[in-house]
This record gives sequence, structure tokens and C-alpha cells, in this order.
Amino acid sequence: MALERIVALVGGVGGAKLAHGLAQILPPERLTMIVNTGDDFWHYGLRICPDLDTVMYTLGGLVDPVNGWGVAGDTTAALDALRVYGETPWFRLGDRDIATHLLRTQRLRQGERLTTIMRELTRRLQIGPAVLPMTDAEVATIVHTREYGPLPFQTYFVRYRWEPTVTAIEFEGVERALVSPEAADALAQADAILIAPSNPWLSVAPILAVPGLRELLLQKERPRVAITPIVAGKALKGPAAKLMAELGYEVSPSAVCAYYGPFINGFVADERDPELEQPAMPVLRTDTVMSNDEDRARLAAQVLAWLERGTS
Ligand code: FO1
Repeated sequence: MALERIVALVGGVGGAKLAHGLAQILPPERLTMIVNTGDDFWHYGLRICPDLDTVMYTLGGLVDPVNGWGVAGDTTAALDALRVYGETPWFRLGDRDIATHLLRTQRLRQGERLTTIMRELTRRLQIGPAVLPMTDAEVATIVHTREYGPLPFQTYFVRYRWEPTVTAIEFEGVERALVSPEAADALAQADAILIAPSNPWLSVAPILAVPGLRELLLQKERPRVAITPIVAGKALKGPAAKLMAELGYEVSPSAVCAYYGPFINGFVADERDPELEQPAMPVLRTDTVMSNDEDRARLAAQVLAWLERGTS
């Protein structure tokens, strides 16, 4: 089966890596990323969209290779100047990165949609595939914690270094959010949908929570495949494993597969893990660890080839 158009649901650094793998092997007109915006927040009057920017900088070849976010080689003169005024900035915004936030914030204030702004920014960075926010509305992931009660996502993630114990997660404002016409169109036209190895609860759940998006996802028979973010009992990056345990899940690819259950009809697990016991769907076991550009392209190609074989 020839799969012409691919949509990937992505968030965070793991999502950006898969996006980059797909972008290396597919012509841009065949690929669309729908990106989590639940991590977005207002900071010093600027609208920061970390997951969109991480995907954009990764696809544009600008990303800091060590952190996986921000701009490579960026300076921090603006943050240093804030310190002179007695501020203690806890969210590291590089100077070049701030240019992105300045422009985005100005355009938002002029009434432009985030989707349109991202199209312009990615065009300027000569990025071919569409990088679409999950919605143009403001949605804020709130992490409820045992120690501090409800925390805005970046406060939990960066300020408290994901140390507090998570009791629940909510997506503030999501009930008023709409799927953008661009995202709806991409989902209507997609021949296959991939869920990146991003955090299922923090990065993918906000996308699936946008009203109408699940229906668009499920509207026709086609491959819908998730790639595990859990390898050998651990998350490759970030709090996925810790969070799963705190929310009462077993930390395993099976638990991720079951969590996505209603939305997917195929699952990609890592070859380091044992075979899933009685999986409810076809499973591809392969090396899912993306340590370099070649790994990203290899994983993307293996997953697409598997889908084209009809997940056999
Ligand atoms: N992550 C950190 O751990 N510390 C930071 O200071 C930080 C700053 C930052 C600035 C811009 C940006 O686009 C991302 C940044 N991130 C930082 C990463 C971000 O918190 C995470 O990638 C996500 O929101 C989780 O997916």
C-alpha cells in the first residue's frame, strides 16, 4: 500500500527527533507535524512555545545538540541583564531564541493565528514540512502535584525539575479549543498517522484532548501507529517513566500501548524489551533509540516500510 501523506503527532525532544527522521526520507509536501502546545506559556510578556520551537529548530538544523531544545551556540546576554535587575530567571531563554518569541508575540498581539505565524517562521528557516500547532487557542497543561498542588507545566518541568509527585494532569482551556482548519485538513488527507515517542501523558494527551481531534483521527481506516517512549523500563529523556509510576501504571511498552489503545492499530516497541504479551494489535520490534541523524532516518524508514507492508 503506497502511503502518500503522513501526519505525525509530536511533542518535545523525542517528537522532534522522529519529525527529523521523517523529514529526511519524505518529500515535504507528504509530511505534516501536529505539535503539542500544552507546554506553551507567557513569560516576561513573551509567548513561548517550546515544542513548536524544538521541532522547528530541529528541522531547520539550528537546535542545540546537547539539550535538544533552544538554538545551538546561543548566548544569554538578555538573561544576564535580567539578573542585574535582581531577577532570577529560571527558564533559560537564549538571545537568538528570544527573537523567535518577540516576533511570535508581536504577531499574536496583532491578531494573527499561531498556525499562520509558524508557517511564516518555518518558511523563513526553509523548513519544508508543515509544522502545525494542535490548536490556535491557548491551552495550558497543569500538573497537579502532591507537594505543591497545581503547577503550570514549565514550573513543574523546569523550575522544579520534574521532582514533585504527580497526582493528576489537566489541560486548562482545552474545552474551548478548536482543531485548526490546517490540522483538520491534514488529518482528513493523511494515509497514515504516527504518534512520536513523546511523553504520552504530557505531550500527546493534550493533542488528543482537543475537541474533535479524536474523531478526525478515527474518521477512516488507515494505519495509526505509536512508537514507544519507554525502552528497557526507562524513558530515554524526561519524566515519562517516573510519571507512569506515580500515576499507577506499570512502566512498560505494554502499558503505553494499552493507554493509546482506542486510538492506534499498531505499535512500535524496542527490541531491547521482551515481546509484548498478547498485544491487542500488530507490533513492530526494532531499535527505537535515535542517537544520531542516521538513526532517526532509519527508524522513520522502518516504520513506514512496516506500514506499507500492511503491518505484517
Ligand atoms: N528545559 C529545561 O530543562 N530548562 C530550561 O531552562 C529550558 C528552556 C527552554 C527554552 C526554550 C525552549 O523552547 C525550551 C526550553 N526547555 C528548557 C525545554 C522545554 O521545557 C521542554 O522541551 C518541553 O516543554 C517539554 O517537552
